Amino acid sequence: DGADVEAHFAAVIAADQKIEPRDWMPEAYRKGLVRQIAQHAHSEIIGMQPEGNWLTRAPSLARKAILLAKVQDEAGHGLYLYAAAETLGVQRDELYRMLLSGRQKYSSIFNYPTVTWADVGAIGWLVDGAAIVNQVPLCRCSYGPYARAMIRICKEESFHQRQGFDILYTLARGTDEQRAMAQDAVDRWWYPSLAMFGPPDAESTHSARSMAWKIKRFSNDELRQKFVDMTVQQAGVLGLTLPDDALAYDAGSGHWRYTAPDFAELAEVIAGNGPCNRQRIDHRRRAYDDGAWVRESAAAYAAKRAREAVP
Ligand code: FAQ
Repeated sequence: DGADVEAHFAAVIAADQKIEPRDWMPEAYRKGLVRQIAQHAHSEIIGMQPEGNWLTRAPSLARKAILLAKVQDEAGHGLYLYAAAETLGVQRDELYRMLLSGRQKYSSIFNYPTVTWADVGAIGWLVDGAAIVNQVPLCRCSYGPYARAMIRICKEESFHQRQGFDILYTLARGTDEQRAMAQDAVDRWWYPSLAMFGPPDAESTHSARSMAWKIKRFSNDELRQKFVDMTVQQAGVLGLTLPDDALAYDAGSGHWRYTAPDFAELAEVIAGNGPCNRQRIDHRRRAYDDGAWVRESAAAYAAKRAREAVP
């Protein structure tokens, strides 16, 4: 009965085991997961655009092949995540339409432009680096299908982060212009990458509940700090600087002190007023409209096959 299934849900969460699609779950748990997983899926496919912008202009055939593989991986991540969301009783098409109408979000980071080749390096190093810090704990998320999708995604993100690091490493050891281009890209992507982790803990509306349900394992600020600590060291290896004069190691806490990103800017970008919001959604809408004939043909074919199957 009702009390039994609620107790089962609470026991599974307490024991660090997985909730599966067949299990009873509180409606707010289901809705919260649909919100987060859909937003995550949308981010993966919108995230193909800034880098896709450089596919035809990559500086060598090898760089082009690597970037092509990376952008295709993002489409795959979107597919695993939409499939995970569908186990919660929603349809992919419904989620897609909510993205296009602005009722569901995607990550703020993909509303910034990629103006040079070095931006592809900075996205791989910083944006995929931030994505890994955020997503590794999601492999232990309490909802089974989401946790399992994240395992493969994280493996691919590690490759993405390396390819970005490798682009910047090469540029940083190139001509003065190449080095300056790498530094300029890092200067522009640093704060937007810090903002990816979301609002500060005190303003994070979903954190408390998501952490109690073990969807999130660390708070936004904890993950942001982890990312800063990791990235400062890697910047040293690259020989590039992070654009923050306040960066200082605090021996007491064992962490790097840093300047927080501009959260008013984050709010503006989330509200639809970032540099490329319009362009990103317009592109997605066009792709959706252009694909209408494929969806209609597939549906007509499925209907025909179903009719033929009737004895
Ligand atoms: N952008 O209460 P919280 C990638 C919204 S990585 C836009 O703290 P929560 C890989 C939030 O939705 C990027 N909106 O929310 C890649 C909520 O609004 P709502 C995708 C943001 O969920 C690399 C409100 O603010 N990764 O794609 C942002 O507890 C390169 C209040 O915030 C994921 O989605 C933001 N940055 O924590 C692909 C990871 N931050 O929904 C291609 C999974 C906050 O009530 C190329 N998601 N908001 O209207 C998460 O871990 C969480 O959802 C957070 C936000 C941490 C993003």
